[in-house]
Amino acid sequence: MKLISLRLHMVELPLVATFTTSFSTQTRRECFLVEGQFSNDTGRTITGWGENVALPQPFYSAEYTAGAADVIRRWLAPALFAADHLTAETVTHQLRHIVGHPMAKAALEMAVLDAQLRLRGQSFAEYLGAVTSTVPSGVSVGIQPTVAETLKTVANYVEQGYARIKLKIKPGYDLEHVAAVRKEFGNQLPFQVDANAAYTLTNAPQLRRLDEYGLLLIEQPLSEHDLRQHAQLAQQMTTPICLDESVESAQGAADAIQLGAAAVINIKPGRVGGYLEARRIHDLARAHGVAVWCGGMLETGVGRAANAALAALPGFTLPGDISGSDRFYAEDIVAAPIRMHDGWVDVPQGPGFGVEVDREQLRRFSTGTVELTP
Ligand code: OSB
Ligand code: MG
Repeated sequence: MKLISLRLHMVELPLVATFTTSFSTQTRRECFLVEGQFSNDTGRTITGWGENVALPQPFYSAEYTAGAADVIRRWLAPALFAADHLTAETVTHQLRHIVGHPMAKAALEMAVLDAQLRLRGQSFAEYLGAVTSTVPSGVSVGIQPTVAETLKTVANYVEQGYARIKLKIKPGYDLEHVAAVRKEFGNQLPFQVDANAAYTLTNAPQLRRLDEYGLLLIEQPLSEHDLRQHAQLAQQMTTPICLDESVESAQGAADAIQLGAAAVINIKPGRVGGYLEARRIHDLARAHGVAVWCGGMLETGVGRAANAALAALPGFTLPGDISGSDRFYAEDIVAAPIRMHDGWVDVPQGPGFGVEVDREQLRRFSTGTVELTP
Protein backbone atom coordinates (compact mmCIF):
# COMPACT_ATOMS: atom_id res chain seq x y z
CA MET A 1 0.00 0.00 0.00
CA LYS A 2 0.93 3.63 -0.34
CA LEU A 3 0.01 6.17 2.32
CA ILE A 4 -2.01 9.04 0.82
CA SER A 5 -2.90 11.08 3.89
CA LEU A 6 -3.11 10.97 7.66
CA ARG A 7 -5.57 12.78 9.85
CA LEU A 8 -5.09 13.01 13.61
CA HIS A 9 -8.44 13.43 15.36
CA MET A 10 -7.76 14.97 18.75
CA VAL A 11 -10.59 14.07 21.13
CA GLU A 12 -11.59 14.64 24.70
CA LEU A 13 -14.03 12.19 26.28
CA PRO A 14 -15.42 12.68 29.79
CA LEU A 15 -14.84 9.73 32.13
CA VAL A 16 -17.86 8.36 33.99
CA ALA A 17 -15.77 8.48 37.21
CA THR A 18 -12.38 9.93 38.07
CA PHE A 19 -9.55 7.42 37.72
CA THR A 20 -6.76 7.73 40.29
CA THR A 21 -3.48 5.86 40.11
CA SER A 22 -0.30 6.31 42.14
CA PHE A 23 0.85 8.84 39.51
CA SER A 24 -2.24 10.91 38.64
CA THR A 25 -5.95 11.52 38.67
CA GLN A 26 -7.68 11.55 35.29
CA THR A 27 -11.16 13.03 34.87
CA ARG A 28 -11.33 12.85 31.08
CA ARG A 29 -9.55 11.09 28.28
CA GLU A 30 -7.52 13.29 25.94
CA CYS A 31 -6.13 11.21 23.12
CA PHE A 32 -6.25 11.00 19.35
CA LEU A 33 -7.35 8.65 16.66
CA VAL A 34 -5.30 8.24 13.52
CA GLU A 35 -7.23 8.02 10.26
CA GLY A 36 -5.02 6.84 7.41
CA GLN A 37 -5.95 6.86 3.72
CA PHE A 38 -4.09 4.28 1.66
CA SER A 39 -4.12 3.10 -1.93
CA ASN A 40 -3.17 -0.36 -3.12
CA ASP A 41 -1.56 -1.53 -6.37
CA THR A 42 -4.88 -1.66 -8.20
CA GLY A 43 -5.66 1.92 -7.22
CA ARG A 44 -8.24 1.05 -4.59
CA THR A 45 -8.31 3.45 -1.66
CA ILE A 46 -9.01 2.31 1.86
CA THR A 47 -9.21 3.88 5.33
CA GLY A 48 -7.54 2.45 8.42
CA TRP A 49 -7.88 3.59 12.02
CA GLY A 50 -5.43 3.67 14.90
CA GLU A 51 -5.51 5.03 18.43
CA ASN A 52 -2.78 6.78 20.36
CA VAL A 53 -2.80 5.64 23.98
CA ALA A 54 -0.39 8.16 25.50
CA LEU A 55 -1.78 10.05 28.48
CA PRO A 56 -1.82 13.87 28.37
CA GLN A 57 0.99 13.99 30.95
CA PRO A 58 4.33 12.13 30.83
CA PHE A 59 3.70 10.43 34.21
CA TYR A 60 3.11 6.81 33.21
CA SER A 61 5.80 6.84 30.53
CA ALA A 62 7.82 9.51 28.74
CA GLU A 63 5.22 9.95 26.03
CA TYR A 64 2.27 12.35 26.25
CA THR A 65 -0.58 13.12 23.89
CA ALA A 66 0.67 16.37 22.37
CA GLY A 67 4.20 14.99 22.08
CA ALA A 68 2.96 11.91 20.24
CA ALA A 69 1.04 14.08 17.77
CA ASP A 70 4.11 16.25 17.29
CA VAL A 71 6.52 13.38 16.61
CA ILE A 72 4.05 11.91 14.14
CA ARG A 73 3.71 15.23 12.33
CA ARG A 74 7.43 16.05 12.19
CA TRP A 75 9.09 12.66 11.92
CA LEU A 76 6.97 9.54 11.69
CA ALA A 77 4.43 10.58 9.06
CA PRO A 78 7.09 11.81 6.59
CA ALA A 79 8.91 8.47 6.92
CA LEU A 80 5.72 6.56 6.13
CA PHE A 81 4.82 8.86 3.22
CA ALA A 82 8.23 8.05 1.75
CA ALA A 83 7.58 4.30 1.75
CA ASP A 84 6.42 2.83 -1.57
CA HIS A 85 5.27 -0.56 -0.34
CA LEU A 86 3.88 -0.05 3.10
CA THR A 87 2.65 -3.06 5.03
CA ALA A 88 1.83 -3.46 8.70
CA GLU A 89 4.80 -5.80 8.99
CA THR A 90 7.24 -3.13 7.74
CA VAL A 91 6.03 -0.07 9.67
CA THR A 92 8.52 -0.70 12.50
CA HIS A 93 11.30 -1.04 9.93
CA GLN A 94 10.35 2.22 8.20
CA LEU A 95 10.40 4.03 11.56
CA ARG A 96 13.46 2.36 13.09
CA HIS A 97 15.74 5.42 12.82
CA ILE A 98 13.48 7.43 15.12
CA VAL A 99 14.39 6.62 18.71
CA GLY A 100 11.62 5.85 21.19
CA HIS A 101 8.00 7.05 20.90
CA PRO A 102 6.50 3.54 20.95
CA MET A 103 2.93 4.78 21.46
CA ALA A 104 3.10 7.15 18.49
CA LYS A 105 4.53 4.36 16.34
CA ALA A 106 1.92 1.87 17.55
CA ALA A 107 -0.93 4.20 16.55
CA LEU A 108 0.45 4.40 13.01
CA GLU A 109 1.02 0.66 12.78
CA MET A 110 -2.60 0.20 13.83
CA ALA A 111 -3.90 2.37 10.99
CA VAL A 112 -1.82 0.42 8.46
CA LEU A 113 -2.94 -2.91 9.93
CA ASP A 114 -6.61 -1.96 9.93
CA ALA A 115 -6.46 -0.81 6.29
CA GLN A 116 -4.48 -3.85 5.13
CA LEU A 117 -6.88 -6.27 6.80
CA ARG A 118 -9.95 -4.43 5.47
CA LEU A 119 -8.55 -4.72 1.96
CA ARG A 120 -8.22 -8.47 2.48
CA GLY A 121 -11.52 -8.79 4.32
CA GLN A 122 -9.73 -10.42 7.24
CA SER A 123 -10.38 -9.86 10.95
CA PHE A 124 -7.53 -8.83 13.21
CA ALA A 125 -8.29 -11.84 15.41
CA GLU A 126 -7.82 -14.24 12.51
CA TYR A 127 -4.68 -12.43 11.35
CA LEU A 128 -3.11 -12.74 14.82
CA GLY A 129 -4.02 -16.38 15.28
CA ALA A 130 -6.70 -15.92 17.94
CA VAL A 131 -7.93 -19.17 19.43
CA THR A 132 -11.10 -18.00 21.22
CA SER A 133 -14.04 -15.79 20.30
CA THR A 134 -14.60 -14.35 23.78
CA VAL A 135 -12.08 -13.25 26.38
CA PRO A 136 -12.43 -12.78 30.14
CA SER A 137 -12.96 -9.18 31.17
CA GLY A 138 -11.13 -7.71 34.14
CA VAL A 139 -11.55 -4.22 35.54
CA SER A 140 -8.98 -1.77 36.86
CA VAL A 141 -10.22 0.04 39.97
CA GLY A 142 -8.69 3.42 40.78
CA ILE A 143 -7.38 4.37 44.23
CA GLN A 144 -10.30 5.43 46.45
CA PRO A 145 -9.94 7.93 49.30
CA THR A 146 -11.37 5.54 51.92
CA VAL A 147 -11.65 1.80 52.48
CA ALA A 148 -15.45 2.18 52.49
CA GLU A 149 -15.32 3.71 49.01
CA THR A 150 -13.00 0.97 47.78
CA LEU A 151 -15.50 -1.65 48.99
CA LYS A 152 -18.43 0.17 47.40
CA THR A 153 -16.64 0.57 44.07
CA VAL A 154 -15.44 -3.03 43.97
CA ALA A 155 -18.93 -4.27 44.95
CA ASN A 156 -20.40 -2.50 41.92
CA TYR A 157 -17.96 -4.21 39.53
CA VAL A 158 -18.38 -7.59 41.22
CA GLU A 159 -22.16 -7.25 40.84
CA GLN A 160 -21.73 -6.40 37.17
CA GLY A 161 -19.91 -9.72 36.82
CA TYR A 162 -16.32 -8.72 36.09
CA ALA A 163 -14.04 -11.76 35.93
CA ARG A 164 -11.24 -10.13 37.88
CA ILE A 165 -10.63 -7.07 40.03
CA LYS A 166 -7.40 -5.10 39.86
CA LEU A 167 -7.00 -2.50 42.57
CA LYS A 168 -4.59 0.38 42.17
CA ILE A 169 -2.42 0.86 45.24
CA LYS A 170 0.20 3.26 46.59
CA PRO A 171 1.88 3.68 49.99
CA GLY A 172 -0.84 4.39 52.57
CA TYR A 173 -3.54 2.99 50.26
CA ASP A 174 -2.53 -0.63 50.11
CA LEU A 175 -2.74 -3.27 52.85
CA GLU A 176 -5.85 -1.97 54.54
CA HIS A 177 -7.76 -1.71 51.25
CA VAL A 178 -6.57 -5.12 50.04
CA ALA A 179 -7.43 -6.80 53.36
CA ALA A 180 -10.89 -5.25 53.35
CA VAL A 181 -11.62 -6.38 49.77
CA ARG A 182 -10.53 -9.95 50.57
CA LYS A 183 -12.62 -10.04 53.72
CA GLU A 184 -15.71 -8.63 52.01
CA PHE A 185 -15.60 -10.64 48.77
CA GLY A 186 -13.91 -13.84 49.87
CA ASN A 187 -10.93 -15.86 48.75
CA GLN A 188 -12.51 -16.93 45.46
CA LEU A 189 -12.49 -13.43 43.95
CA PRO A 190 -9.75 -13.20 41.30
CA PHE A 191 -7.93 -10.19 42.72
CA GLN A 192 -4.65 -8.39 41.93
CA VAL A 193 -3.03 -5.01 42.60
CA ASP A 194 -1.14 -2.43 40.54
CA ALA A 195 1.32 0.00 42.16
CA ASN A 196 2.44 1.85 39.03
CA ALA A 197 6.01 2.02 40.34
CA ALA A 198 5.09 3.67 43.67
CA TYR A 199 7.46 1.66 45.90
CA THR A 200 11.17 1.03 46.29
CA LEU A 201 12.96 -2.12 47.37
CA THR A 202 13.20 -0.71 50.91
CA ASN A 203 9.41 -1.24 51.09
CA ALA A 204 9.88 -5.01 50.69
CA PRO A 205 8.80 -5.77 54.28
CA GLN A 206 5.46 -3.96 53.76
CA LEU A 207 4.93 -5.42 50.30
CA ARG A 208 5.56 -8.87 51.67
CA ARG A 209 2.56 -8.49 53.94
CA LEU A 210 0.41 -8.62 50.81
CA ASP A 211 1.38 -12.30 50.48
CA GLU A 212 -1.32 -13.46 52.88
CA TYR A 213 -4.15 -12.13 50.67
CA GLY A 214 -3.82 -14.63 47.83
CA LEU A 215 -3.37 -12.06 45.09
CA LEU A 216 -3.00 -13.25 41.50
CA LEU A 217 -0.07 -10.87 41.16
CA ILE A 218 1.36 -7.50 42.08
CA GLU A 219 1.90 -5.29 39.04
CA GLN A 220 4.91 -2.99 38.72
CA PRO A 221 5.69 -2.39 42.41
CA LEU A 222 9.04 -0.70 41.69
CA SER A 223 10.25 1.85 39.21
CA GLU A 224 10.50 1.28 35.47
CA HIS A 225 14.26 0.76 35.36
CA ASP A 226 14.46 -1.39 38.52
CA LEU A 227 14.68 -4.75 36.76
CA ARG A 228 17.26 -6.20 39.12
CA GLN A 229 15.36 -4.85 42.12
CA HIS A 230 12.17 -6.54 40.91
CA ALA A 231 14.12 -9.79 40.73
CA GLN A 232 15.33 -9.23 44.31
CA LEU A 233 11.82 -8.42 45.49
CA ALA A 234 10.58 -11.64 43.87
CA GLN A 235 12.98 -13.51 46.17
CA GLN A 236 11.39 -11.87 49.19
CA MET A 237 7.69 -12.41 48.52
CA THR A 238 5.44 -15.17 47.23
CA THR A 239 2.94 -13.00 45.31
CA PRO A 240 3.95 -13.21 41.62
CA ILE A 241 5.58 -10.05 40.28
CA CYS A 242 4.08 -8.74 37.04
CA LEU A 243 5.82 -6.05 35.01
CA ASP A 244 4.02 -3.30 33.09
CA GLU A 245 6.08 -0.07 32.72
CA SER A 246 9.41 -1.96 32.71
CA VAL A 247 8.72 -3.95 29.54
CA GLU A 248 9.12 -1.86 26.39
CA SER A 249 10.06 -4.54 23.85
CA ALA A 250 10.42 -8.27 23.32
CA GLN A 251 14.13 -7.86 24.02
CA GLY A 252 13.36 -6.18 27.35
CA ALA A 253 10.87 -8.93 28.14
CA ALA A 254 13.55 -11.54 27.50
CA ASP A 255 15.92 -9.74 29.89
CA ALA A 256 13.24 -9.49 32.58
CA ILE A 257 12.37 -13.18 32.30
CA GLN A 258 16.03 -14.20 32.36
CA LEU A 259 16.67 -12.07 35.46
CA GLY A 260 13.69 -13.52 37.31
CA ALA A 261 12.06 -10.09 37.45
CA ALA A 262 8.81 -11.07 35.76
CA ALA A 263 6.69 -14.09 36.65
CA VAL A 264 3.90 -12.43 34.64
CA ILE A 265 3.86 -9.73 31.97
CA ASN A 266 1.18 -7.12 31.30
CA ILE A 267 1.28 -6.59 27.53
CA LYS A 268 0.17 -3.18 26.30
CA PRO A 269 0.62 -2.78 22.56
CA GLY A 270 1.15 1.00 22.79
CA ARG A 271 3.88 0.68 25.39
CA VAL A 272 5.85 -1.77 23.26
CA GLY A 273 5.50 -0.02 19.90
CA GLY A 274 2.60 -1.93 18.41
CA TYR A 275 0.55 -5.09 18.16
CA LEU A 276 3.20 -7.03 16.25
CA GLU A 277 5.79 -6.47 18.98
CA ALA A 278 3.04 -7.32 21.50
CA ARG A 279 2.56 -10.66 19.76
CA ARG A 280 6.31 -11.30 19.83
CA ILE A 281 6.30 -10.75 23.60
CA HIS A 282 3.37 -13.16 23.87
CA ASP A 283 5.28 -15.79 21.87
CA LEU A 284 8.44 -15.33 23.92
CA ALA A 285 6.64 -15.45 27.27
CA ARG A 286 4.65 -18.50 26.23
CA ALA A 287 7.83 -20.32 25.26
CA HIS A 288 9.17 -19.59 28.75
CA GLY A 289 5.98 -20.52 30.59
CA VAL A 290 5.47 -16.93 31.66
CA ALA A 291 1.80 -15.90 31.82
CA VAL A 292 0.70 -12.73 30.03
CA TRP A 293 -2.44 -10.63 30.04
CA CYS A 294 -3.57 -7.62 28.05
CA GLY A 295 -3.34 -4.29 29.80
CA GLY A 296 -5.38 -1.17 29.05
CA MET A 297 -4.81 2.55 28.62
CA LEU A 298 -8.42 3.76 28.90
CA GLU A 299 -8.77 3.11 25.18
CA THR A 300 -11.81 4.16 23.22
CA GLY A 301 -13.67 1.55 21.18
CA VAL A 302 -10.93 1.33 18.54
CA GLY A 303 -8.12 0.35 20.89
CA ARG A 304 -10.33 -1.85 23.05
CA ALA A 305 -11.47 -3.85 20.01
CA ALA A 306 -7.88 -4.50 18.97
CA ASN A 307 -6.95 -5.46 22.55
CA ALA A 308 -9.77 -8.00 22.72
CA ALA A 309 -8.38 -9.72 19.61
CA LEU A 310 -4.85 -9.76 21.03
CA ALA A 311 -6.11 -11.26 24.30
CA ALA A 312 -7.58 -14.17 22.31
CA LEU A 313 -4.07 -15.54 21.67
CA PRO A 314 -3.39 -18.75 23.63
CA GLY A 315 -0.74 -17.35 25.99
CA PHE A 316 -3.12 -14.76 27.46
CA THR A 317 -4.00 -17.00 30.38
CA LEU A 318 -5.05 -14.28 32.84
CA PRO A 319 -8.02 -11.87 32.43
CA GLY A 320 -7.01 -8.55 30.84
CA ASP A 321 -7.94 -4.95 31.60
CA ILE A 322 -10.55 -5.23 28.87
CA SER A 323 -13.56 -3.80 30.64
CA GLY A 324 -16.70 -2.80 28.78
CA SER A 325 -16.74 0.64 27.19
CA ASP A 326 -19.17 1.85 29.89
CA ARG A 327 -16.53 1.36 32.60
CA PHE A 328 -14.91 4.62 31.45
CA TYR A 329 -17.31 6.19 28.93
CA ALA A 330 -20.99 7.05 28.85
CA GLU A 331 -20.65 7.26 25.08
CA ASP A 332 -17.92 5.87 22.88
CA ILE A 333 -16.75 6.93 19.42
CA VAL A 334 -17.38 3.61 17.67
CA ALA A 335 -20.76 2.32 16.59
CA ALA A 336 -20.75 -0.92 18.63
CA PRO A 337 -18.21 -0.65 21.44
CA ILE A 338 -17.08 -3.61 23.53
CA ARG A 339 -19.61 -4.68 26.16
CA MET A 340 -18.96 -6.98 29.09
CA HIS A 341 -21.52 -9.70 29.81
CA ASP A 342 -21.13 -12.33 32.54
CA GLY A 343 -17.44 -11.47 32.79
CA TRP A 344 -16.69 -11.85 29.08
CA VAL A 345 -16.28 -9.63 26.04
CA ASP A 346 -16.68 -10.76 22.45
CA VAL A 347 -13.68 -10.65 20.15
CA PRO A 348 -14.69 -8.54 17.11
CA GLN A 349 -14.95 -10.66 13.96
CA GLY A 350 -15.42 -8.01 11.23
CA PRO A 351 -12.62 -6.98 8.82
CA GLY A 352 -9.72 -5.07 10.37
CA PHE A 353 -10.34 -4.22 14.01
CA GLY A 354 -14.00 -4.89 13.36
CA VAL A 355 -15.36 -1.60 14.66
CA GLU A 356 -16.73 1.41 12.79
CA VAL A 357 -15.85 4.90 13.95
CA ASP A 358 -19.00 7.00 14.34
CA ARG A 359 -18.17 10.29 12.57
CA GLU A 360 -20.91 12.13 14.44
CA GLN A 361 -19.52 11.03 17.81
CA LEU A 362 -16.02 11.89 16.66
CA ARG A 363 -17.17 15.42 15.84
CA ARG A 364 -18.88 15.77 19.21
CA PHE A 365 -15.74 14.90 21.15
CA SER A 366 -13.29 16.56 18.77
CA THR A 367 -10.92 19.25 20.01
CA GLY A 368 -9.21 19.62 16.64
CA THR A 369 -7.78 17.73 13.69
CA VAL A 370 -4.32 17.69 12.17
CA GLU A 371 -4.13 17.00 8.42
CA LEU A 372 -0.94 15.45 7.13
CA THR A 373 -0.07 14.92 3.48
CA PRO A 374 3.21 14.08 1.70
O1 OSB B 1 -0.94 0.75 34.86
O2 OSB B 1 -2.32 -0.50 33.87
C1 OSB B 1 -1.93 0.63 34.16
C2 OSB B 1 -4.35 3.22 32.76
C3 OSB B 1 -3.47 4.20 32.39
C4 OSB B 1 -2.14 4.04 32.63
C5 OSB B 1 -1.67 2.88 33.24
C6 OSB B 1 -2.55 1.87 33.61
C7 OSB B 1 -3.91 2.07 33.40
C8 OSB B 1 -4.93 1.12 33.81
C9 OSB B 1 -6.24 1.20 33.06
O3 OSB B 1 -4.84 0.38 34.75
C10 OSB B 1 -6.74 -0.09 32.61
C11 OSB B 1 -7.83 0.06 31.59
O4 OSB B 1 -7.66 0.73 30.56
O5 OSB B 1 -8.89 -0.53 31.82
MG1 MG C 1 -0.14 -1.14 35.22
